[in-house]
Amino acid sequence: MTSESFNASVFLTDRQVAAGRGEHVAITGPAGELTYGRLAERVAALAAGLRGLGVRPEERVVLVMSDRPETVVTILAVMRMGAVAVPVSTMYGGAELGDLIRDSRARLVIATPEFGPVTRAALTGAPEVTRLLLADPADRDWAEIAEGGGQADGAPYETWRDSPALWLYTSGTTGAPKAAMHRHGAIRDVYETYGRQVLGIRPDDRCLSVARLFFAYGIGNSLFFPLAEGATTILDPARPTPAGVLERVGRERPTLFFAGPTFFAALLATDAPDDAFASVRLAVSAGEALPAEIHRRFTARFGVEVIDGLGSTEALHIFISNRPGAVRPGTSGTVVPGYEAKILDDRGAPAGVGEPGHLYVRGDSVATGYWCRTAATRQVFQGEWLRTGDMYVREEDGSYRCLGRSHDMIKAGGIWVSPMEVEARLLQHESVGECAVVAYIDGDGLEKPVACVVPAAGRVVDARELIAFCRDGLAAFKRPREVVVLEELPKTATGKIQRGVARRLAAD
Ligand code: 3SK
Repeated sequence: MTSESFNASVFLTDRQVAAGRGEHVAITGPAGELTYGRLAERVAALAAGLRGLGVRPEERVVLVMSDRPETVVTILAVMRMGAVAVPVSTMYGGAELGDLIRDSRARLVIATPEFGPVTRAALTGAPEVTRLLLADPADRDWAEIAEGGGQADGAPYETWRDSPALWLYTSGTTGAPKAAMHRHGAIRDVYETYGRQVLGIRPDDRCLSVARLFFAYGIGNSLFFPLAEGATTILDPARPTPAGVLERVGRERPTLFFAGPTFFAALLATDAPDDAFASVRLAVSAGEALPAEIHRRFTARFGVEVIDGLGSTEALHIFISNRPGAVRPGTSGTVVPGYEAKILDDRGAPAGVGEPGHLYVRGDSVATGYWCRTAATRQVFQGEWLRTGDMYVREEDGSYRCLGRSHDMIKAGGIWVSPMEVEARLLQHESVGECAVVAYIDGDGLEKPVACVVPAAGRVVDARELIAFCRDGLAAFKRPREVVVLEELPKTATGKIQRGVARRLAAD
């Protein structure tokens, strides 16, 4: 028995044309514009070209591509012909990229021109690759393949809901990257759950995402949700900076804006006018929990509602979220329709309301596992349940509050301390721009919370005053015992705090 016949690429393109939206703009931005009609034609032509090159269904095709129309066309063409799209981070260096390409066992790699040199260098570490294509309209090879390579057959391969469509590499905050394997059906699932029922996305929406297409967060925001709805996605190949994004917002007038807490904080540090986000009907924060203070400042200054949510690469997108019109700052909100969540204590028993524990989620969009990582798959994908690796507490009103990653919790004096709770307090102090609370092992081998603090612009941090401020607003055992002042916090390329590095800095 096979599952329902379904091809995500057809769902995102041909279906819109059949619904009469062929003339509607699907993609816009500085790298070009495509209507749904033209997008569907280009996807079918490239699918034919890839077939002509000998790409086989279920074979992986690695994509090292910036956010531009060619990238969307390529992802959809790969899925259309039944192969598996593997968009990878454009922030990797040659050796890491080579490891990842080798791990995927792809034979074909496609890169946008600016990543040609790094990708070519990476191929020394990936000997199974037989071809590197540069997705450059000026490149003769690409132009020929993109037009079908003389092949007539751009018809979709008959995939099922359960057929593999997309791999997304994730390292969590530690460990070598592993590929979460996603099905065609999962793409429709995230649209119907989060896209429709939380965002309430509409055909007149214009989506702008700071997270790039190679992230689960970005590919949902910039590809799955807008195209499934017949809306417009705004793509910018440039690396997002606050100034660049503000300019893009001013020019393109998005209605839905997606970023992470670090970026919202960076926008607050600019002198952008208070009406800079006037076109935005809803902003979304994910990637890390949004501190209530940043949330409050952003909404107060720009007048835009921000909904914070929790997602993961393994779940493909957001499964716990605040709702427009019902936001509780400092929480991730409630479970998205279509998902179920549970919190278990250290012994595996259900945690009661107000009791911290490990968060699990289940829902149709969850990946089928990690490619060739049996041990990690068994730890994380437990039957129908996905172990998120996050510590959460469910509050009286049903909202979920993040306490941090399970391995980042601090046991001080035998009691668990949530770094996020201490950080939320620190951020209420005017001298604090950014902060990370980490465990420091003292001379007796005991864990103590230490605050790494980046001063707010023009302010000086007084460690004693800050510790006293925390003691005032929190239970005394949660107060940082020391404050380490840093010029910047160590962050991953996606803006997540590298707590392991912060721990080492705090110990020095
Ligand atoms: O990076 C995340 O935490 C995330 C957030 C939303 C959707 C998907 C992901 C991976």
